[in-house]
Amino acid sequence: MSTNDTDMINEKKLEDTPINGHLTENEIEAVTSTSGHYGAKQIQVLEGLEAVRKRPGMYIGSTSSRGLHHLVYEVVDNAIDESLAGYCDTVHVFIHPDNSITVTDNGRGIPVDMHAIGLPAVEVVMTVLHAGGKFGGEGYKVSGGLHGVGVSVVNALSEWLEVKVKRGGFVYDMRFERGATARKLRKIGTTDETGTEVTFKPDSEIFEELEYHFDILRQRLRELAYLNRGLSIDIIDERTDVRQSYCFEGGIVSFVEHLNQNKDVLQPQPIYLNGSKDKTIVEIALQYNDSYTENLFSFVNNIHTQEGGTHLSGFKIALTRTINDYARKLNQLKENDENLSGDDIREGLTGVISLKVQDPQFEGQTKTKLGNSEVRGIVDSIVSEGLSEFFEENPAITKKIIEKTIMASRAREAARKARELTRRKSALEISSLPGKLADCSIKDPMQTEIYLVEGDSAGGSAKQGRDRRFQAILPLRGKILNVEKARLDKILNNEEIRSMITAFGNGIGEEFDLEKSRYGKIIIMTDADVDGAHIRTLLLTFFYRYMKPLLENGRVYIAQPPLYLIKKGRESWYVYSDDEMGRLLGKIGRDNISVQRYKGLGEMNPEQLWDTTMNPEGRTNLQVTLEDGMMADEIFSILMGDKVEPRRKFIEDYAHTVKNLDI
Ligand code: 0RA
Repeated sequence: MSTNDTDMINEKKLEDTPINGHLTENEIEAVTSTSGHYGAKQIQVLEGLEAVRKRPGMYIGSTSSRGLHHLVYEVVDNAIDESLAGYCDTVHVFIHPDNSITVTDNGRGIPVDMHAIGLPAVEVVMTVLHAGGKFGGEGYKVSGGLHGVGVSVVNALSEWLEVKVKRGGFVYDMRFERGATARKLRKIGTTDETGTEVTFKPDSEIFEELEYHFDILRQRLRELAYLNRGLSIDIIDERTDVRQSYCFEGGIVSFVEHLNQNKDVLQPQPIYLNGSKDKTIVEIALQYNDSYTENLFSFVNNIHTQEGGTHLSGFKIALTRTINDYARKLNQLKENDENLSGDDIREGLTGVISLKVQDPQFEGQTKTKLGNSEVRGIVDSIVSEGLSEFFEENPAITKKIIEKTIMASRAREAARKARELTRRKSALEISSLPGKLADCSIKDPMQTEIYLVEGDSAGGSAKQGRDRRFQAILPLRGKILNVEKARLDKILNNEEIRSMITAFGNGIGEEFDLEKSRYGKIIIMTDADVDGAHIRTLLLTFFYRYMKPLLENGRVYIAQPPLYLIKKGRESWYVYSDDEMGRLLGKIGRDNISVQRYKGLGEMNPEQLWDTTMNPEGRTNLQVTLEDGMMADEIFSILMGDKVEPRRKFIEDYAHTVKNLDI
């Protein structure tokens, strides 16, 4: 491309070019009528973006790390819209050393021709809220981040933003500062390519957090690559020289294979169902594995519908009905047998459900629940038809799937009986609390916490050292059961798990009720060694599979006992990490010091345990967060599943980083 032609754009000539936009009269009103100098209308534009700067949370959810990453998704969504419209197949995301971001695509390029209101279209797209979609005509915008607010919001929240457009044989560029035009559109070269390049630096006046996390962006971009078959998305981190490239010809089928990669699968390839009606496009990929968990992820317009909705319920209804029909037809379910339940049928099922919906209605607490009622029937009939066809054509696999669901149904019956036993016990209230539990005296759960302590001896120290008013102690003997490898009936027969269920008071699985918590915080306190790490992972796996709201609501913490006690003369220091040790030795020198290494909690007396690990004044508990459920599922099935090789590899790759498990 040649960039020596840097003439300012010829405004007169551009005004003669046809208008390529569909702004309504009202929206045109919002923008200046004369280019070049600021009129009253242009001031209104700035006021629009000023509103975004005043209340950023309204537009991007938050100004924390989450909002910061959201800016990238917003720009990428525009590129994905180009891809959905059939004009773009490559997107690049660069993280620059100063934490500014560039997103490039090879779409049509944002239009640059003069708009009726006297500004180039690209300037309107960048400075008018919600203007972006209006240019592409009806139904142009399909993708869209959770908030789907448009790239002008990114502009408003950036210290500066530069856009480069390749279109109609030329290269153009333009610059903005805090949303305001800082350099008008100019023609800077010629090209035979098309595309858009947006570079922005998030504004430090707005965001509390300015550092991008490669893993967070990578995770979402990989998901988008799975959801948009054939679209190539690259992420390049210039801070570390790490790059990743994603492109999946199999789309969501590859996605399901990925989710099942560490599991033993029941069928060689995922079942793929698709169809469309009234501009609603439905795609579903399904594959059973030999685990006991259901792993369904649903998306609408590339948004993860965490709370489900009509598409998910349409899918579930059709799946349950179709499998029951076939189970009877094939005589695997006899006349007097009861129907298989939805839960039986979805045990061990991994699936991705992806819809493109013209006018999605998002409801629920986090606005991630699809509300459009017509969608339920559309998905239902596509699933019924597609699945019946698959069953007709694949009798052997069908038989295996039905056998698995019948097994699940028998196990569930056994589990129900076991659960009833625990429930009947818990009806006896206090007397049913586990004998090993040293409860606290305060009853208000918002003030209390329970320590899960590895081993009886550390449990003893914790009981003596604690503040018994608000701290309860539950010692756990040895290793708890690996729930990844057991069904609910066996899990409920495990004593350690039963103790936790009764002590916490919430119930388990679908009956879990956060409101019933007997303690506000659950704190895992294990030795700082390999066994301790293993027990911690077993506990987290159990919480993740059967008490997920605890993790989703940040109720679970990991206690941080010290690794060393350093003494020099009459002074002493507790040290919690090797880094800290380095810093301390740098300060006090290495001469005449004594180092005591704590191998286990049991080596501390009750007073030391209180001072270092349990006293809220000085302790540093790590809160366990569930940023990404899909990632967590992957980690848990790797760490706790049957396959040895991925576990070995994972631990090798991440041994340093997962010291504190932040799922
Ligand atoms: C408005 C209209 C058209 C495309 C775009 C905006 C557009 C925006 C972005 C943001 C990043 N990449 C983008 N690519 C395109 C339609 C263009 C046409 O009709 O030719």
